[in-house]
Amino acid sequence: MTIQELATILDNAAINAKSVEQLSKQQAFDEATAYAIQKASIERRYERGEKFIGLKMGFTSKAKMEQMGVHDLIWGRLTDAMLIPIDGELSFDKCIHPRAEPEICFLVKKAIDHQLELSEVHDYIESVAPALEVIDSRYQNFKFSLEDVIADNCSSTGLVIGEWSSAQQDISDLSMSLEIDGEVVHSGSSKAILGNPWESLIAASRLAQQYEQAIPEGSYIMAGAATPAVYLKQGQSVKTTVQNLGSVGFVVR
Ligand code: OOG
Ligand code: MG
Repeated sequence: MTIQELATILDNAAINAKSVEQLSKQQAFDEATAYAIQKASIERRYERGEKFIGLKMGFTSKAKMEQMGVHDLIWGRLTDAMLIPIDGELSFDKCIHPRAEPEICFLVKKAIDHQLELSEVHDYIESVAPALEVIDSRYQNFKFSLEDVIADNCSSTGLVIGEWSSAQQDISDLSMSLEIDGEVVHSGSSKAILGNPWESLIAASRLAQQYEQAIPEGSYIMAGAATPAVYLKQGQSVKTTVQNLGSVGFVVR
């Protein structure tokens, strides 16, 4: 199958909320091809009118790598159609088997056009916010290889971003919790994200360069989950609280 055909399988799986067999079980492909499939599938979304809003990093924490059995950094693209308003709704019927995970989001104040050094991150990022990501693998049983998940745009499905705070604060070791219906189901620290969430931003800048993905001013960069993800059920209220940054949530309808 061609890259276009493989991308179409994943795009249709997302549109129809119907899982598919792992692509790698049908045809072997390498990481570069996986990113080409991701690009072709996101381009189908752009053709339908969706707009690029930023990048998400994946497997930036051990908790996530161990949960999913994949041990390499990955990145995907976010579109405006994935945005859930604060306290808004995720439509369960449009998903296959959605999960939520607590993250930190960066707001880009100046286009990032090279691999950033730690010393210059504040020139490019003014604000940080607590965030939740919704992931919904298009693969049966939420099982995939590294190449499969990259091709599937890293399971990207939804995100809710809380209130912005100044990035001029120490975000290296903030407590983070994931709450379902008021109960804490996972808790951890922002330190779980590559030892410091700024490292995730640096990795995003490097990978965007490598894959020639522009990061314009106003883009969001999701740093990756600090704890394992949890499966969602209809009717649940989902919330994350990040120390000093505040809380944000959504409901599953
Ligand atoms: C892949 C996406 C991983 C993260 O924050 O680590 C990710 C998946 O777990 O389905 O978004
Ligand atoms: Mg994530």
